[in-house]
Amino acid sequence: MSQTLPTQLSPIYANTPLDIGEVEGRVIELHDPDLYRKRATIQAIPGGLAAITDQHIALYRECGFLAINDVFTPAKVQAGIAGIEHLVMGRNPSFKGVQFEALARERLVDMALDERLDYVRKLMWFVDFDERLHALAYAPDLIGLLTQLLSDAPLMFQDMALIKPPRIGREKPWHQDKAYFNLDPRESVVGCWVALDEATVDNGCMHLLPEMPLQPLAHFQRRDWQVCDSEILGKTCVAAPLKPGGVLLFDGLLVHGTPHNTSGMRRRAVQFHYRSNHYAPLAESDRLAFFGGEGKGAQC
Ligand SMILES: O=C(O)CCC(=O)C(=O)O
Ligand SMILES: [Fe+2]
Repeated sequence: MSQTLPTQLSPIYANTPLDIGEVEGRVIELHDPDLYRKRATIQAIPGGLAAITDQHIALYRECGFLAINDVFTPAKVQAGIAGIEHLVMGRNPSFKGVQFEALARERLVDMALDERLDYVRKLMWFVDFDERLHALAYAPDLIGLLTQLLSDAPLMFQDMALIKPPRIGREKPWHQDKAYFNLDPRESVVGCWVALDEATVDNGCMHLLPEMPLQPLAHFQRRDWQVCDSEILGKTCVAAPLKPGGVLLFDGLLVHGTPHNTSGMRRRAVQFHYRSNHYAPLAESDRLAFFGGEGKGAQC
């Protein structure tokens, strides 16, 4: 099966905001490339968690993120990838948490198991199904740093593996993670995004908007549950490429997104969310009172 982008897609992708294109004959929603184009690309802090000082922690408090390379060894990264492949290929029949790219869903029955790897969008709730992935989420030095960032013992409450297959890996539009969680917004939340493949601007590394306030912002159901594109256009974002084993730690209120994977490289990452444990859970309606753009009468 061809993995190349049909030539008719390139002009659509380059010129047309929020258009619909085709990949391999399937309809796919594209985003305005300007949403990610005005950017400063940072170099992650080298040397792993041992390199993190009080100055870095102060930087996290100020900007809402820390990008650190060399956190997990190549062996740990390979083990994580093997864990993901094991689950995607259905080797653990009790695990049901694999989601495929919509454009591939109806063809899955015809695909060999290893071919499916190129169509996975995400896996969820896997740490209790694979100890290699569990080990990433609970690495003692990571828990140590999270304890400092949260000023509390971290409670891991969501695990996901996020995959952007070559060419077809869709955008994750700009958003705040807390807009997805039924948690009191005062609860401290740190997201930990671990690159298993090299994450680059072209294959959809994390892009962050530290200039936007770390406060609940209006979200709208558009390409996804997201901040309105018009709030983003014109702002300068920060792209955070990472080496395999690199980690991005970011505040649950930091606005971030990832562009479409336009490259031929797969982009696999795992993401864990940790929180402090001070407040009662929030009802869905209360979350929408904080983050629901439509309910606030905001325009998008
Ligand atoms: O890995 C990505 O592409 C972004 C994922 C993300 O921000 C999320 O799931 O909240
Ligand atoms: Fe996110």
